[in-house]
Amino acid sequence: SFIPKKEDRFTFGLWTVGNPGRDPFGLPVREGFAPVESVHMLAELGAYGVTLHDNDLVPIDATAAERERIVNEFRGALNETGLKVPMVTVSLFTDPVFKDGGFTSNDPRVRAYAIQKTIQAMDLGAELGAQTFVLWGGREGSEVDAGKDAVEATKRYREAINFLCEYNISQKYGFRFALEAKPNEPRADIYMPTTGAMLGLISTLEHPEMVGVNPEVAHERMAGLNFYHAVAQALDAGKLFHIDLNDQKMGRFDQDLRFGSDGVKEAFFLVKLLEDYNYQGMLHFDAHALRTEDRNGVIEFAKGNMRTYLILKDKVKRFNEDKEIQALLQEINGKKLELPGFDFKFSAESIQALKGYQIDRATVGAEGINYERLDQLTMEILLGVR
Ligand code: 3MF
Ligand code: MG
Ligand code: MG
Ligand code: MG
Repeated sequence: SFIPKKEDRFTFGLWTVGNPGRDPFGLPVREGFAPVESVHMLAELGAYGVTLHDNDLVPIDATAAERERIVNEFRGALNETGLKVPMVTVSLFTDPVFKDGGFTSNDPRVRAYAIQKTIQAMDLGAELGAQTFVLWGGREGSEVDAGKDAVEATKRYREAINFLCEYNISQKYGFRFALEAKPNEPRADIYMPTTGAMLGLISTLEHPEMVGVNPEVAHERMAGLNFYHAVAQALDAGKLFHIDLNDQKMGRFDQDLRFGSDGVKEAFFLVKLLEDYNYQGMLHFDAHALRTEDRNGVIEFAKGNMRTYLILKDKVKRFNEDKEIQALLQEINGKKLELPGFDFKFSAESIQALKGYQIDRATVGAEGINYERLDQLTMEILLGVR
C-alpha cells in the first residue's frame, strides 16, 4: 500500500526534480533530471503529471525552430507515458531584466515584456493541454520603498492580470489563473505577501471568477502563519485552484523541503482539510531534494513526497473513524443553545430573542473543553499507536 496511482493526482514541477542543488552560497552538486527524463522517472513512480515554467522547457532565447523541436520531443515523452501537464507558469524572476519586477516594474519596457512573455507561456500551456496558469510574482516587491509607490504597484499588478484574463477569453483558452503569494525571497518584501492578501486583490479584478490562489506550505510558514488556516479561507471562498505542497521550518530561508518532512502535525491537518472537503485539484509538489543528494536521492525525494501524503491520508481515515475521537468531537461540537426564535441570522424576531438571552456565564466559563485529550489522541494516531 501507499503506492501512488494516477488517480491520486500527484504532480511535480520540472524545476523540482530538475533542481541541481545550487544555492546562493554553493555550486550545483548533481545533474538535475532534464524534462524528458523527468517525465519518464515520474511516470514510473506513479505521478499524474508534470508542470513547468516556460523556461524550464524552452530556453528564453530559443528560436522558433528550437522551440518546436523541444516541445515536440517533450510531447513525445508525454504521449509515451500518459503523463499530463495540468499547470503551466511563467518565469518573471530569473532573467536580469526582471530584477525590479515584471508586472509592477517602474519601467514600462519591462512591464510590456512581462505581459508578452506571460501570454507566450499561456500559448505554450494551451498547446500542452494545461487548465491552470499559476502566477508567482517573485520579483514583484522591493528593498527600497522610496523607489516604488506600492499603491501604484498594486494598480499595475491588477492591470496586468486584467489584461491576461482578456487574452484568455479572446483565445478561448479556458485557463483558471492561480496567484501564489510569498512574503519574501528573492525580494526583501514581496507585494501581496499572503494567500489572504491575494484573495483581497482578486476581489478587485475585472474577472474575479477566473482567478484563484495557489497557496504554498513553505511560503506561509516562512511568515510564521498557519497554512491550514490560509488554505481553509481559500477553500471557503471557492478559490483553491491549485496548491504547492512542500515543507519548511518556521521563519527560515526558503527551504522547499520534502512534503511532511518537518511539520508532521500541520501536514496531517492540511491533508485532512483537502480530503474532508473533497479538493479535486492537483496535489502539486514544489520542493526539491536536499543538496546532500545525488540523482538517486532525487528519486527517493520524489517517492517520499507522495508516500507521505498517502500515509497521512490513511491517518485521516483513522482519525475520522476513531470512535473515541468522534465521541469527543461530538461532545465539543454538539452543544445546544436553548433560545427559541434565534438562529444566528439577523431578523426582527431573532434580535428580539437575542435581547432576552441570558447565558450562564460562570458555568459555561468553567466548563473544560477537552482539547488536551483530543490533541493527545491525534498525536497517538500520528505516532502510530492508534
Ligand atoms: C518559489 C516558488 C515558485 C513558484 C513557481 C510558480 C519556483 O518559492 O514557490 O517556484 O511556485 O514559480 O508555480
Ligand atoms: Mg516556493
Ligand atoms: Mg523556492
Ligand atoms: Mg511554489
